[in-house]
Amino acid sequence: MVTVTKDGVTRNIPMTTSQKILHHIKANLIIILMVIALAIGVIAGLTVRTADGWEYWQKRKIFYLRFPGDLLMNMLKMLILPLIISSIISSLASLNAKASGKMGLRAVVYYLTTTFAAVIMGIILVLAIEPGKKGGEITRSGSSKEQEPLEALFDLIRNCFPDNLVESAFRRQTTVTGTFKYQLPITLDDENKTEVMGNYTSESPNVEKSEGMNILGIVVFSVFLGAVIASMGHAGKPLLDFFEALHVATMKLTMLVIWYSPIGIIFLVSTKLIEMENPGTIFIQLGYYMLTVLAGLAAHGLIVLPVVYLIATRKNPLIFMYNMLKALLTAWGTASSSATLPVTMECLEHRNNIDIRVAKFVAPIGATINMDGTALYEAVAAIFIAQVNGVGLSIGEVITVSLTATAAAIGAAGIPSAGLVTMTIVLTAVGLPTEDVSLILAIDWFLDRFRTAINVLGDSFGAGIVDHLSKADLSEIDHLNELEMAEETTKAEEAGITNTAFVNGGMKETENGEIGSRL
Ligand code: 7O9
Repeated sequence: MVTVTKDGVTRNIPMTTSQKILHHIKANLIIILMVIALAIGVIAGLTVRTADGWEYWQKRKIFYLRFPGDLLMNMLKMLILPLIISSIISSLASLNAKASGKMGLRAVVYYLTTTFAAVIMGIILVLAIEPGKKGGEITRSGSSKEQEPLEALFDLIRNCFPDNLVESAFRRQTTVTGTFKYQLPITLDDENKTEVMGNYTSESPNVEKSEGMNILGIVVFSVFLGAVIASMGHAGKPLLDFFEALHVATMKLTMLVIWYSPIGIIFLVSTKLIEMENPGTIFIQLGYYMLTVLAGLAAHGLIVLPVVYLIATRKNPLIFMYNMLKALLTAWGTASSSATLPVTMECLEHRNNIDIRVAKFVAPIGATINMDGTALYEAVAAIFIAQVNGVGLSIGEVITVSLTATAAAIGAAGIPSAGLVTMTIVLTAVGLPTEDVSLILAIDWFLDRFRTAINVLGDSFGAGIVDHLSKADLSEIDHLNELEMAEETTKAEEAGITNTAFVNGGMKETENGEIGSRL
């Protein structure tokens, strides 16, 4: 346990046995409570469904019942903005350009390879199981939204550079295509010069603002600001201290929200089960499809990722996963990896003891661009839709699906109403009917929970691996910092100043996230 003594010195004092037991119970109690909450949510939801006359439950009743769940979602999402800004900036500001560049490169290589591996796993399973050739007639309902792939790409890049940082917290730029009609005289007969008016329609794409957080803009800004603060040396120190303290404070708020989360989870899960449509028939029609997606997610999350982690770090992936359980359960309960981010960071920092600079840098970026579960799901869905339509895909088209699914998952956070749009990008790439997204819409909410958990697991293993690979670079920086501080101390002593507050310079977070001075 890290304690700060009266003279401001941080020392490691071992915990007594009773303290250890208490610590253990406290750390695991919340996991137990979350599992119980999930069970209660499922049982309560299904019980209400089987009760007489549940069909007559008005939407309003369900809406009221969701209230405690809405509060949980709000509280988690409320933390996202201060958390990503403070995390990314303070992490990069405390590193030098070389170390952060290396860390970023390692993370991106990991994201690309694991996302692609997930897609391949999905494709192998969907081609082997052929869920689209089984089962009965599936009803199509609803409609889908389409966007030109090139415009989606432009939106993605344009959103990296928001024109107004404050606005990017709640709005982003989207290309919207409007059509307008106009008339032009056309000459029908050259000799007699007969003119008639012809009707034309024209499409005019335009950049508009749409609702939704422009997360890419905020991430890109934070990365650059952090890097610039790092390059400023001493002059940037107050900003580094500010963002470090903001991060610690936000994590303390996260702890409070985590204690509330079991209550929220009960209501989120139960109301979802109450409002779903006739699960019986849908689950039978789409049973093989669901099975394929779940098998792919399980294979990726329980075999591929742990093996990658084991090979990269030589550490036990099961212990790592157990320590992430709180985040995985939150991901399942909320179906949102961004809302889970505060919990993910808490588990990484305090349970898996990932270097705080790595966790702060890698976890928010992973939540934004690394979505293994989503990529796997989109590849399976596209090939399933081809099978339902009796369309055989060539090797080239299967490769196209794998590449677009990887790209779509990486770009998802930058695309408005991403879920559907990214799916239609994959479908258009191989010429499949985009309205068939509606086939799988009915069970999307169900599979979303599982793929979100895999997304969060992928981000977490990524942080673990980058942490392991960056150990040498990080201790080099620690060494440099110590040298610098020793130098300052000598200088201060020479100048006859003995004020420790000055000598200590800045505050530094200890492993426990406590503020303690270094020396
Ligand atoms: C799933 F970094 C953060 F936390 F700030 C952050 C904020 C917002 C990260 C990501 C986002 C974001 O906008 N994410 C996003 C994810 C946007 C649209 C679609 C998706 C895909 O979501 C997954 C899926 O549906 O498969 C899944 N529900 O991981 O949250």
